[in-house]
Amino acid sequence: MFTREIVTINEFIQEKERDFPYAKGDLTSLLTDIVIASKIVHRDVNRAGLTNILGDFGATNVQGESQKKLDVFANEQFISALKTGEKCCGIASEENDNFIAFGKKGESHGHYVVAFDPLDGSSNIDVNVSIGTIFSIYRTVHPGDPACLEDFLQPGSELVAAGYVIYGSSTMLVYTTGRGVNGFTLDPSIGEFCLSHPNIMTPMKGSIYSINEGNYINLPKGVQQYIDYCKSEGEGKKPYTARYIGSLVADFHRNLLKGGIYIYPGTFKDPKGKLRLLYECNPLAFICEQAGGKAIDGFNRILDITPESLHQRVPYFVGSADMVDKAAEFMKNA
Ligand code: P6P
Repeated sequence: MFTREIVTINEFIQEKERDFPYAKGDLTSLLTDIVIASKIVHRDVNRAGLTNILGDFGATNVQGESQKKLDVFANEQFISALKTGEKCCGIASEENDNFIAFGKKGESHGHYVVAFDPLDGSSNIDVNVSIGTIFSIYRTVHPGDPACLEDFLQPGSELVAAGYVIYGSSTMLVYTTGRGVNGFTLDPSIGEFCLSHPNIMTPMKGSIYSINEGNYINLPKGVQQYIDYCKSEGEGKKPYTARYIGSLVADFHRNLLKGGIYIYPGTFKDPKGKLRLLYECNPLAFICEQAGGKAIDGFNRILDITPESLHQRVPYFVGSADMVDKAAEFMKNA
C-alpha cells in the first residue's frame, strides 16, 4: 500500500487495478487518458476570462444549444485523448450528433467505449460558476470489433466505470469502478490529482433540495407535492434548504457530500425533462448508488433503463436514498 501521505490518482488507479484479477491494464490506461484531458480542460477553464475562449462559438450543438468556445475545446480534448490512448474504440459525446468509431476495420480495437458530456453547465462559464465534465465507460458488446451503436445503448447497470470532474473553487475528479467512490483534488503546484475524499458515502437523509422552482406550475403534481413537503414543517420536520446552482455537477457534488436531492423532472412542455440518460444521468446514478444513494426517473431505477437513442432524455431524481424514496412516494400517489 501507500507509504507517503500524498496518493496521486494514477497511483490509486494502478493500485485498484489489482482488485480486478483479469485486468490487463486497459481500463487503467483509459482512466489515465481521461485524467490527462481533465487537466488540460482545467487549465483553460481556469483562465477562460483571460483568453478569447469565452463567448459563443457561434455553432449550436445537437441539442440546439449555442456552443461556447470552451465546450468545443473540452470536447476536442477528450476525443483526442481517448483516440490517442487506443484503449477506447469509440466515443459518444453530448456535443456530437452521432458516435465516433476510432480505427479502421480489421485493425485491433480497444474493448471499451466512453460516453461523456465534456462541459456540463457551460452556460455558467461566462459568470464564473462551477461547471463539470461527466464520463462513463462501457465494455464493447463485440470485443475487438469497431465501436457500434449497440455499445452505447447498454443500460447503465452495464457501466464499468463512471466519474465527473468539477471545475470549481478547486478542481476535483470523482469516480467509481463499481467498488466505491473516491475523490481527488488537483494540486496545481504539482499538476496531480491527489486522493482527498476516500470512500465517499452520501448521507441516507438530507435536507437540501435542488430543483428549478421557476418551473413549478409546469411540473407534475407529484413533484409539486414533494416541493411543498420540502418547505413544510411539523412532526419533527423542519423546512429543507433550497440550493440550485443551475450546474448539475456542482449541485450533484454538494448533495453527494452533504446529503440532498436533485430533481429535473419532466414538464408538460418537455415530458422527458432536460437531462440526457447517457451523458449525465447514468454516470451520476452509478456514482450515487455506489455511494449509497438512489437515482430514478420518478418511478424506475435509472440504471435499469435501456437507452433507445444516444440523446434520449429522462426525468431525473438523484441523491440521498430516503429523499428519493419520499419523492417517489409522492409521484406514485399523485
Ligand atoms: P435549467 C445545464 O444546462 C444543465 O444541463 C444542468 O447542468 C443544470 O442542472 C440544468 O441544465 C439547469 O437547467 O432549466 O434549470 O436552467
